[in-house]
Amino acid sequence: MIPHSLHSYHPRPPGHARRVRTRLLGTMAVAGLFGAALVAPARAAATADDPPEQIVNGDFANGSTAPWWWTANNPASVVDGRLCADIPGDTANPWDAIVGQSDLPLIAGESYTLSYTATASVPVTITTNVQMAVDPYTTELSEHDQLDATAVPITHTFTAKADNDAAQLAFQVGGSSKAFTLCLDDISLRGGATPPVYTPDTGSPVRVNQVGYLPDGPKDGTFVTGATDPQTWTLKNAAGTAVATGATVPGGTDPTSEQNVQTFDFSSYTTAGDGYTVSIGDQTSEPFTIAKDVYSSLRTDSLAYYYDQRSGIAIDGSIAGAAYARPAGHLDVAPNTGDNHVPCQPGVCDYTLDAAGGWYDAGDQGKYVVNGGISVAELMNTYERTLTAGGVDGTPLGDGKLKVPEKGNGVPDILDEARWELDFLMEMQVPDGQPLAGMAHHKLHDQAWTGLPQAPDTDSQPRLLHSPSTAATLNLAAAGAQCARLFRPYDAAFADRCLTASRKAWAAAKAHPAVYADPNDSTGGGAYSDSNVTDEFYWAASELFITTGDDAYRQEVLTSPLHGHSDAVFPPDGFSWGSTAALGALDLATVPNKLTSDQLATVRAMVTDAADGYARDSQDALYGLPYAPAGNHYVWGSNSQVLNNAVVLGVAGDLTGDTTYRDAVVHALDYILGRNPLNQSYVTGFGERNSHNQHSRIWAHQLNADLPNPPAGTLAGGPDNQLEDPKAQSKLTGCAPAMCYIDDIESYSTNESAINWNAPLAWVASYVDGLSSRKAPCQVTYTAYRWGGGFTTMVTLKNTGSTAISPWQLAWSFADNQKITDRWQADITQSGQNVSAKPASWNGSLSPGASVNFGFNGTSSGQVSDPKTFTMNGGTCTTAK
Ligand code: 9MR
Ligand code: 9MR
Repeated sequence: MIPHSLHSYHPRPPGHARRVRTRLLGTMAVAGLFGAALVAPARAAATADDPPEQIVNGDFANGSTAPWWWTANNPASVVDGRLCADIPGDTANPWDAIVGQSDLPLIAGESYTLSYTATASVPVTITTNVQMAVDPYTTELSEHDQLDATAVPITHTFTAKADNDAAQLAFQVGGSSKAFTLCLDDISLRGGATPPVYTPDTGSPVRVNQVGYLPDGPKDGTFVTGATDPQTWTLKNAAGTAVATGATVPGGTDPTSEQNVQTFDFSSYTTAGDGYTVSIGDQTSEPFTIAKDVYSSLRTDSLAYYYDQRSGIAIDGSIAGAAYARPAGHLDVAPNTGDNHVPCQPGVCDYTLDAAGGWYDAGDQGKYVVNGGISVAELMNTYERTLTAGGVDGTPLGDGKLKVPEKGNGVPDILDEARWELDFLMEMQVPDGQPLAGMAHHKLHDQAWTGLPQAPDTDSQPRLLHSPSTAATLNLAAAGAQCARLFRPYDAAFADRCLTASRKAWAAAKAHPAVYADPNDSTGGGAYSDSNVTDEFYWAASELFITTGDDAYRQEVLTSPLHGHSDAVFPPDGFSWGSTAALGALDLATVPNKLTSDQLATVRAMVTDAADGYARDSQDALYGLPYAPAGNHYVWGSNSQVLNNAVVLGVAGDLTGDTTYRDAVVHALDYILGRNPLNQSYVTGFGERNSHNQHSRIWAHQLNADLPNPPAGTLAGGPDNQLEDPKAQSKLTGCAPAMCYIDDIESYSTNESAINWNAPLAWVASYVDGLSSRKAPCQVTYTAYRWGGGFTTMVTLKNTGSTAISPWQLAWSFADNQKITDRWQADITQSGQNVSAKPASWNGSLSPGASVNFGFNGTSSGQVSDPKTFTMNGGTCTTAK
């Protein structure tokens, strides 16, 4: 499916954009559906004298159902501003069908007023309880309310007998002989103490990338202020000396933070150093570095996360750092029930699989083929880009460079890490001779949710395989095909194994094209359900075609309903585990393959069209991020959406050399590393104000001081304004979209880490870390003839590579006050000291060995020098004398 896109290719009926999750409520499994819109507190009509409201979202005004829940037999949704549920007619007891809300704080001796309106399509009597949420379910209020088609306000008062910080309101609506539709509205429980208002500490209003900036890259920041006229910003070095100054640009109200902001740009300052700050008035930013290698450790550490997430192997403290050493998790060593012989859920299969290894998904220790696939693919893409993008140095990902135990085996370390997961994905394939042979099991995880903390080797929960799914099968097909081509030079037998598994998976998916994971199957592990696999078919067909060249796969790509539709392949708010077509398109656009040049042009246009949209979003955003979800609907894992959009931008930069794309990638990273409404660096260990309490059962320092915080390089999920966990609901109600985040271990919907989120971080870190060293296949001859007050310059750009460059774009900065006045044979634009030259209409393609000449006149005063560095399409050219 394409869950994050409101402009998605598949139109969705209103109210259908919902993901389903099951939680345990006492002994009863209930399904909670979380809606698409903002959660609003039901406090609108309160006057200052009203006792405090304890119900969250009692008026359903924004279409959201959170945090209401209901039993699985009576699905509910918001209809015309009310919460409506279809109640079955065949249940015995009132409690066999419930709509409720949890986590209501009650104080003994305080009086409370419950009020609501309701209709029932047939006359019924319901039981309305405020009660303990767990056995013995002692009630504080228990009333029988008669409902019919007319909505009449119902009010009850009671005095709480006991303190309870998490009571529940339960409308028990079962026991009716006839099925009916129940609709609820204006639900209020007033009384008790006012919940404390959580105000995040956002530190300095001067927001920067707290890690730093590249000397030759864009350098932008955001200032939160009441002022609407330009202010003076001052860049200071570590000694406190002002080294550059300028005026801020008023931006108005930023819709993501609902604050007035201004922006500032100090790109023209290029001197490397540590400890820089930006001051505006008496406010000063967090310190940052300007250096070519400012992102080198981010690249390494974001990848080290995967070693730390490995299952089935002891984590070696000499590699991971002493605090992160731990015994192997989930092998057949008691109390683990092992991942070496994993049985199926009852009725699903009668074999066991050896599915040891792989990465733990996130803060939980489940292992999911859907999600494993995109994660390992993005790691492989990080590597594959160094083979295909030209001028990109793959050494930092090579053998001996990363934190993996397989150092020195002659294989690039990033592939060693990928292999740990690829082996697991293949282990999840249904064996020959079994029903659904060749498909992949959707997932394997604990039978019930474990608590926090939970060391993997001490988990005693039974581990179970869940049914195969088409989506999982296609993840295996796609990742397996990519594996085959990348491992071929290093281990042909492994490459063959990957390709065999991939082809077999593809065939099984074609034979079973619509086997979907149960959206309610989320006890003990996440559901990762996906009922539209058009995108997974596109991805898998693309990878198989690239690797094998088989025409059958080409036809699958070309006849996919997604092909050619940029918005469908690249959802405006980002591709994701449930929307994977982009992975296929990005590889088709960049990895050499047998598409005809017209077919390739179609694919590349999809990439650049999408990137143009993301670049516009970045330029429009006052915090610079290339993520503009419809209605500012920040999703669970929004940081990964920001970064996946940055991946698309980076690929577009590689394809075209247009530095607009590069700048938007850098701006995405700026947002992740601190230039944002919370002044938060979302990566552990990076930046002064970094996230370090992510939801994790292993690195649960916040719950047990003997345990470490997450390792450096761990990305937090980021703002999610649906408030999908109790911590978020209790602390963040009313938050502005990009501020719906809390660095608390309990907030899994805003502050978990996950393998599919660190992967685009690693891709982007690798991209930006490589920018300074990137070479382009070109030579520039720059000859300036000067006279008093002016100059004429001739430039020759030569293609020194072995493939055509089309189109080319050459960029440089004047060191002095040169100003171009007229130009010929190229489209030359100057902005400040930065100059960009693009082809005239006739000289856009440079074949190998060919040169293009162009020139310009300009004015200058005093002593001026020639520019020394020229970049073409994102890489540095050599300069001829
Ligand atoms: O820890 C779980 C986290 O990894 C998942 O992302 C999240 C949603 O599936 O669920 C977390 O587990 C919670 C469960 O859903 C409800 N009971 C409390 C669990 C631990 O916080
Ligand atoms: O990343 C997933 C997000 O898109 C869903 O909205 C959310 C709820 O279903 O689940 C997220 O995935 C979690 C998975 O279900 C369990 N492991 C942790 C994952 C990250 O929170």
